[in-house]
Amino acid sequence: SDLPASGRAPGPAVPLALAPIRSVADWRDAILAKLVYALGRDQRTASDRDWFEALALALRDRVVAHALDSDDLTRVAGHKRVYYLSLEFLVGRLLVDTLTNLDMTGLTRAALGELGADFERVRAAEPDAALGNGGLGRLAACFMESAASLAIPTCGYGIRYENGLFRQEIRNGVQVELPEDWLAAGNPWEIRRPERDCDIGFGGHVEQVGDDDGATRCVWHPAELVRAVAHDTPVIGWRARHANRLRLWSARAVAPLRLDAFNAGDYLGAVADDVRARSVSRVLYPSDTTPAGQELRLRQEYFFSAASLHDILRRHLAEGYDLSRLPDMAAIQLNDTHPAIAIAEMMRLLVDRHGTAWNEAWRITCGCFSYTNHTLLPEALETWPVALMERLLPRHMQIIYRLNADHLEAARAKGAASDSLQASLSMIDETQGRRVRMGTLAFVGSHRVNGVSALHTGLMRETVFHDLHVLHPDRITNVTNGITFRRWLFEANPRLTGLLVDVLGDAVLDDPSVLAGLRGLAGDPGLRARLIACRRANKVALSNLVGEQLGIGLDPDALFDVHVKRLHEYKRQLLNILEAVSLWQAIRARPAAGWVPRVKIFAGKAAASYAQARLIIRLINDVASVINNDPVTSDLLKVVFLPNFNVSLAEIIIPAADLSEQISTAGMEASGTGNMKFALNGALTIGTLDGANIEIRDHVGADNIFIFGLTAAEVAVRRLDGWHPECSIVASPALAGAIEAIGRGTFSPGEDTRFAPIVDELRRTDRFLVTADFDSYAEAQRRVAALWRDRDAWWRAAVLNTAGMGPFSSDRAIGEYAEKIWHVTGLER
Ligand code: CBF
Repeated sequence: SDLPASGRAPGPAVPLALAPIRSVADWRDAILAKLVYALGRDQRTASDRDWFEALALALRDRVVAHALDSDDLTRVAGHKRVYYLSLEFLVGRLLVDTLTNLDMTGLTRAALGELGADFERVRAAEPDAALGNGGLGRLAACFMESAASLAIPTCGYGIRYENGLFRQEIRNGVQVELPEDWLAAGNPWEIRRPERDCDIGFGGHVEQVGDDDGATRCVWHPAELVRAVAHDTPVIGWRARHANRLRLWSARAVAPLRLDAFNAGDYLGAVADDVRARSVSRVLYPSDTTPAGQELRLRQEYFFSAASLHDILRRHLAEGYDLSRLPDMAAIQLNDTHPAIAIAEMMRLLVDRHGTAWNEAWRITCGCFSYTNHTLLPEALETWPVALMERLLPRHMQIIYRLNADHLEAARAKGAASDSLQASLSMIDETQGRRVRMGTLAFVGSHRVNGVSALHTGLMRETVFHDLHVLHPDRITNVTNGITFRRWLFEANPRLTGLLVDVLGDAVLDDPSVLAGLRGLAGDPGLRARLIACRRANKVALSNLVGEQLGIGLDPDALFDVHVKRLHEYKRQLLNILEAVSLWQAIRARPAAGWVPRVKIFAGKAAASYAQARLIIRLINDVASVINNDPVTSDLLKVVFLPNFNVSLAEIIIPAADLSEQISTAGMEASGTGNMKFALNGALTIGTLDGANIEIRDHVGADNIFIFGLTAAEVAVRRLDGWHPECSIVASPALAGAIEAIGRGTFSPGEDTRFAPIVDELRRTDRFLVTADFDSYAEAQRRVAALWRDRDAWWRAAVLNTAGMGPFSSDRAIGEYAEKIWHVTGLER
């Protein structure tokens, strides 16, 4: 991309075109060549990991060729690019994604077979790239795939964490966190790009060098530099239409070894700078419970934002454009507030480094940036202490003060002059010490701000961003999230995909709206029988995994009731396990009452410092060990907690689910994307009217989803009125019985108080309205059981779920971003 913009350089972008793969033998030889010549391994002794690496390298050659070509076309066409800045990319494995999009899965199975390797084992040898926590990071990964599939020139920018999200083990019911060393054996997908490295400053002082346009031009002299080291992973789109790249930065010292210290015998001191610098890209979400942890988080955010902007401006200038044209050529999306500091950095680069006048710099900045908000939870709306910012990023703090003054002045001119309005609009929160509100900075510096579901976007306008919205009524827009069907249907559920292709034709692979054609077939007995067979096979596969990992035998004909996602109180895994306890008690009381056999499956990680969420994991595991060993109920109810939930595990669990639990306190789940993955695969949802559940209901039909509980508006009223959980508990014998059992140590023999923090929270404050929704949830679960007994009706509803999910493709979501926010189209070939 550093070639002159004036035209294509002589010759093709990929001068040494790879020999086309025409046969299994060609492909077998290409893989074998990598095994021998790139890895130096012997075919006779190669391990599954060796074969994975050889295959990935052979595939990477093909993807890189596409990426170079796509980049060249973009440059020559003078096409606008999208830059997606995200602290998280929850990629998972890339092998099957790449094979699917290149249409090489069958060929590869056969080629590996000829080489004496087993495709499934080779596939399992790839570690998950767990560079994210949950929905936000997985959304970023889906968006990268969809942008490539729609041929929208896009570069994702993030951090190459050495240790991604921790590996979870459950020991005696307790979550134990271990480092996830996904890079231990190297990463064959990535390509090191030393020519793109750059140095990022921290601390130091600011020198004033001139005055322009009322804005002081300055030189920042950082006290410390950290080198940002570039690694590219090519991302290929569906049917290999286009390839983009994900550029991840790792950190190291500019001078990694002090030889004088080393030679003096101070081996630790000699590498101390490097250790400190590397801590920036060492772990995803270092705990921010200490000041050091908070500082590290801010360092991470600035580090990757600054390196990415440096790269964006470099490319723009190298292609021969003037900086004034940046908004025509670059759309920069802030995935949540984590990269919001990029707005101040852009101003610094334009004003201090490139001499752009302040107002023009602001026009350019607002023209480029847009911001997605992913949550309204107050603890997730980042603020940084002013003192920390002044110490770590002194020039940025000056810029923020100036931007804030301009912003408050403009607000005053529009009538928002009262002290309370000015305080609420300010980028500086003065209520708990002085802190910089990153959400406000992101809002003010962006031309568009979007929420991720219709409900969430409405709540943004009404609550957290209300005053900013009044000031800029056209800025907030909605783009409901989506998921890539390539991974979450074609790859995760090949059985269902094969069936859909048989019934709807190949078009369903390219156009998600074709799924709607299933509606007319919802009552078809032939289709139903085939769907039941698919689901059963998926359930057998999951049961085998549960058997291997936990030694628990599951009945694949039982109803698989699945709750998998991050552990958070608002997601209300507690509501589910309380209902499981109460169901167990009811079965014990009347074992012959014709119960529907049910397996409750949980998985998810709790943040290491989140004590209550960790305790909920313990409760689920302790309840499981009692219930699973009860001979009275064991054929009717099982509870399973699968450790170490990640993308690959989700790909096995989701296609095996009959029921999808989406039961957050209404108003608290911005969108959810797990809800979409389950419904697409034909699971029925039990859920609150929260996030995208509402839109899912509208598309699959209210009769085909089990809605319960308070609405967001009702939750808000309860909270305003003062909320007394004791009343709900007294009114519900089932709930009271379940809480009682937990409180008296039924699931923690010899330690009655183990779950006291949970019981106390439920009885005293119940911030997430678990008790308020319990009866309604239990009643919805009875509706679930009733429908399950009516097999025809259940499978009709399942078909209608898959049929209604076309609009939840991330291709649709990316199309909306492209049109409404980025003003960019796909590249024509
Ligand atoms: O928008 C993607 C997802 O982001 C979250 O996971 C987040 O981290 N804020 C939200 O909690 C989800 O509701 C949302 O789907």
